[in-house]
This record gives sequence, structure tokens and C-alpha cells, in this order.
Amino acid sequence: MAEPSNETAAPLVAVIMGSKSDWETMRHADETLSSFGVAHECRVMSAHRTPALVSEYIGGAEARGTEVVIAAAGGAAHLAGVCAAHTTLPVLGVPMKSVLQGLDSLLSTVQMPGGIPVGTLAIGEAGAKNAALLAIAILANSRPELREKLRAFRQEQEQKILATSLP
Ligand code: RP5
Repeated sequence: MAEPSNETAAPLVAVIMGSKSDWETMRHADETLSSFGVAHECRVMSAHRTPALVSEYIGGAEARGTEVVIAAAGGAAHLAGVCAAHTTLPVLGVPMKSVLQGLDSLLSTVQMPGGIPVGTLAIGEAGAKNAALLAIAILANSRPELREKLRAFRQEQEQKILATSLP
């Protein structure tokens, strides 16, 4: 299994997860960001096991040049909400599969009271991939080259469907 990567200085996207056990899912966010050439870093930190680290890391993210935070957690998944409490950067939450198939993670992540938003993606791998794509779409608002890459990626998907034939 690949290890969580620490890609570059000044990452545009911070990808954090509550446990190393989330990496097998969150590597899909890492791979998607890498495939678009987006500087990012992946770290393990936990809202309840390392609360001071989360506060310090997310509290300083904007000053380091980070523009989007992706936070993944499972179970009583408060990591994305805690991140959102510490920054006004956009925070994208990815609910991890769990003993309750991720429904607990989904509800814990998505049900933020009005005022402190978390943009919540699908449970598991699809959410990890889409969180990265949504982060790229946010960055693309001020980076035309990323917008072009997103258009090309959509066209690839379109072509795959158009080329599909059934037996
Ligand atoms: C959460 O608890 C983590 O995000 C992970 O999804 C879940 C289980 O963590 P481990 O017991 O595998 O460390 O905090």
C-alpha cells in the first residue's frame, strides 16, 4: 500500500484524514490531484486524537498559501467540521466507510449547523475523487490552465460513454 504523500512546499490543497486506515480511500484524491499537476500534501491528523495539531495546521493553512482543504474521517466524523471552524478556506468533507457503511460518517460530516459550511462529497472512493475534482474546479476559477484540463477530462469521459457498445 502506498504511503500518504507530502508532495511540495506551499501546497494549494491540504488533504487530511483522521487515520492511516483512511489512506486506501483517500489515495484516490491524492492521485487525482497529482494527475492534474496540483501541488498538495496529504497528512494524517485527528479531530479527537490530535486536536491541537488540527488547530495549528488548519489555522495556519491560508498563510502557507493553501486554498482548499479536503478532510476525510469515519464514524463520528467531526474532522471536516473542526477544520471549517479554524479557517474560512473552502473545506470539502469526505465520509469514510465504517461499521455503519459510512452512513454515520456521512451524517456527521454533512449536517453542519448553518454558519460554518462543509461541502460534503459521497461516501468513500467516489467522494475522495470528486473532492479532488471539486478542489481543482475551485482553483480553476483563477487558473485557466486548470479549467482547460477539467474540460479535457470531461471530454474523455464523454468519449468513453459514446464509444461504449453492448454485446
Ligand atoms: C476516524 O476513525 C478515522 O478517520 C477512521 O475513518 C476511523 C477509524 O480509525 P482507526 O481506528 O482505523 O485509526 O477517526
